[in-house]
Amino acid sequence: MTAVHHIPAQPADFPFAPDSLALVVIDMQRDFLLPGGFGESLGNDVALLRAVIDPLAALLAAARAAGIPVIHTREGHLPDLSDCPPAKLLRGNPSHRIGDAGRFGRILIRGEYGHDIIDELAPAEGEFVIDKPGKGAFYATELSDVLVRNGIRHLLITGVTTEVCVHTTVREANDRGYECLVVSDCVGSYFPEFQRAGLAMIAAQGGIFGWVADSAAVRGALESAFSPIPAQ
Ligand code: TIU
Repeated sequence: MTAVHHIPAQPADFPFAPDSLALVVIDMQRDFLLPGGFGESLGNDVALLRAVIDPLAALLAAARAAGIPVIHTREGHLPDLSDCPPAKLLRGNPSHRIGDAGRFGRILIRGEYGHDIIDELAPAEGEFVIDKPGKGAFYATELSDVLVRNGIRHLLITGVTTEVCVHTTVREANDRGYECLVVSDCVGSYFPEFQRAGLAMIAAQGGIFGWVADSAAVRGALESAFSPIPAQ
């Protein structure tokens, strides 16, 4: 039987088996993180999300060194928008709507430059990239199959934004029986108050749908669980 390891976390230590752990990186796309993309078209200051990049790059490197599976997601739609519900397309008053021409190609459209992941966190060969039309990573995607096929039960969740795609994905995962630890400095929001409240909601009520820890705690646990970390 695989030994159980722990990450110091809120509201309590996060138990995991090394062979069932994966790192999930949600929607670290140019459309959300660069000026001129979808995030800014919604009226947001994208600079607030960029604080996530350095700690997440370090965690990604640690996950790769430990050899745990890495799963990236990208929010976006088919060029004909047939997978974009009218409610999502027409809601609000953005300067550019999904599918409009933007600085990095058509906004939030698969295959466009802006839809892809930022250079700093580009997926490595063999890592999973899940394209999702919704906010949650399970809805209308192959994520469940990837997790089952690879025996993954424990998820380290990172990416953007904390209160939208991260929360939706954690709630979806929790309902399906996955144990989720959200890495506090590797998730970001355009709204500091949502960042605080979003993280607090996860760990409140005894960890109502997950655990929260910072990346230093996670990296420390990876180093001891996977020691000696194989040379790259
Ligand atoms: N607008 C916002 O906060 N988020 C999104 O639209 N998508 C994700 O969170 N990825």
